[in-house]
Amino acid sequence: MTESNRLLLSGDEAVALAAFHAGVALGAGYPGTPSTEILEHFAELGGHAQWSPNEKVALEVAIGGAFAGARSIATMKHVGLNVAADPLFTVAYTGVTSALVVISADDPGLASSQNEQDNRRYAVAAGVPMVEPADSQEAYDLFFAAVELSERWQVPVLYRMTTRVCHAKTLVTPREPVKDAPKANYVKDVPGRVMIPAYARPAHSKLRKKLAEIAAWNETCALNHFIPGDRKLGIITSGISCVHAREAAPEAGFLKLSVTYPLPVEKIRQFVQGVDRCVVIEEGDPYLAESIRAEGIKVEAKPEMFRFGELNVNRVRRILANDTSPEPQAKPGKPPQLCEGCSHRVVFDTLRDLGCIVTGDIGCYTLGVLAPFSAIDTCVCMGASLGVGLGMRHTLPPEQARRVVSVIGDSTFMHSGITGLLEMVYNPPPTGHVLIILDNSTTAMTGHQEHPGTGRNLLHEPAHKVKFEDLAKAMGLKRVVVVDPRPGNPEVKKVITESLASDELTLIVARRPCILIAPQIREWERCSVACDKAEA
Ligand SMILES: Cc1ncc(C[n+]2csc(CCOP(=O)(O)OP(=O)(O)O)c2C)c(N)n1
Ligand code: SF4
Repeated sequence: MTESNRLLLSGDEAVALAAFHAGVALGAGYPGTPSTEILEHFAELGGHAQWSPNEKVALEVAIGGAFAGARSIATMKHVGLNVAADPLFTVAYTGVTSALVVISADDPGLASSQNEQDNRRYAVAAGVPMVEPADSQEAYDLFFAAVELSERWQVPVLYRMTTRVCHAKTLVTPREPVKDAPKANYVKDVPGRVMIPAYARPAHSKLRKKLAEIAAWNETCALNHFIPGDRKLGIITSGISCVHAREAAPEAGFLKLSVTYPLPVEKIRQFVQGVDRCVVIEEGDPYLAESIRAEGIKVEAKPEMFRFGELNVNRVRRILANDTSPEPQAKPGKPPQLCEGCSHRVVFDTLRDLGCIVTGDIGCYTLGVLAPFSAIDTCVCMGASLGVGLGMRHTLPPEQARRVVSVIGDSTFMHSGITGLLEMVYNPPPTGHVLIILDNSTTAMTGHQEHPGTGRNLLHEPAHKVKFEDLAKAMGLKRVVVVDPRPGNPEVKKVITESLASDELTLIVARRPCILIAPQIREWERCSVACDKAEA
């Protein structure tokens, strides 16, 4: 490759390019910062990419592809893997025919998430090998390694990225696209694919044998390498932490790990024996330090205070100096706000004025918690607004219960609100309940992605549109009201007030497109009408 082949790419773009070059036939995912751009970029390159209603479905779709013999990826943010954990744990047992790479983008420091869970723990818990890139070139190169690993041992691979790796742009030299990616072809393998206990027991033993073989392979695998330095200080690290650590301590010797589960224990032992002091530098949980210490190898872990938030060069210097003095506090920035003219504002103004107890959910509308609305009382995870609201309705005294309202966005409802609605019609509280779907015809928070309720697919082309009203009525809900939350519309207050006074179950669909995407939606709709006419 020549200089001119070099591309300036984010880690998300690099992994998308690698997937395209590696002959990935199917990409499924659900949007979530910092992972969203992977699938969008894969689609722009011409890859077959689709948004699923949620991460569990996305992973299942990708599993189907990999069972069928086609290289497949599932993309999601870290909390998405909680939703997809059920299939993940069992596909580790079944194994795959062609590569299945599960890309999980973690968010240490909670730039845009409700928690900072460290998904490296999932690799251990599910028993799937894990690969961790440190920059865009590695995001590109290691993807091919993940595909090889997955196909050699016929196991799914967890490709663990983090915010800085996903979003920072660095140079990438791509390779020639593969020409011999496996072609999908169904081969029946009932004991290998049907996890009834009789087949799952041997499948579990088989998985453990594969992991032992991968651990042995990892001892000599070139993807984990030594960077020579002064023997006074050795650093074991992986991912973005390596970039910070090399800048903070250029004189040190390094063991940089790329395949971080199962760990190359003997390689680590050999490295530690060759240095006077060995410190593990890692973001998030002390996953590496705990795993290494569990093998009886003496390493220093970072002090607990560095478990929170992202690392940077300065923080790594502090870890190496064992400096636990209080860190300078960043000046609080301007709090985020709903856009001027956002239709969510009208609903939250009303809920506040009516003194409602609001169980909220995740999306732009979570900002209804802040002043001037101060209208959200709870927010746990995607879809939780319904269950939490129902639990309150069941237990609070009637005068309080009648004030409880669940509020959920349209994309979030498709993701994990539908089962909450089933719960509502199946176990109705004595005072009824009020559910408001804020239907702005997009997944606004993550950058305006489509979902099954918009009537458009990932490429914004026409697709089947699921109507919330029809779905709710089909589930047995009798009281379904649609209202336009435009500023000044008195109907919003009237509808919510009437619904609260009734002991019936009510769905209110507050429908108005997000103002930032409305012109674009009109354009997509105009194009699709024009296409229909041209085809007629
Ligand atoms: C399990 C999980 N997956 C993905 C996300 C990222 N995410 C947060 S809110 C959201 C959807 C927001 O869309 P919508 O409900 O339509 O509300 P809007 O932002 O449009 O107001 C997504 C995808 C998440 N927080 N949790
Ligand atoms: S992006 Fe759309 S939904 Fe989000 S705050 Fe702005 S107007 Fe509201």
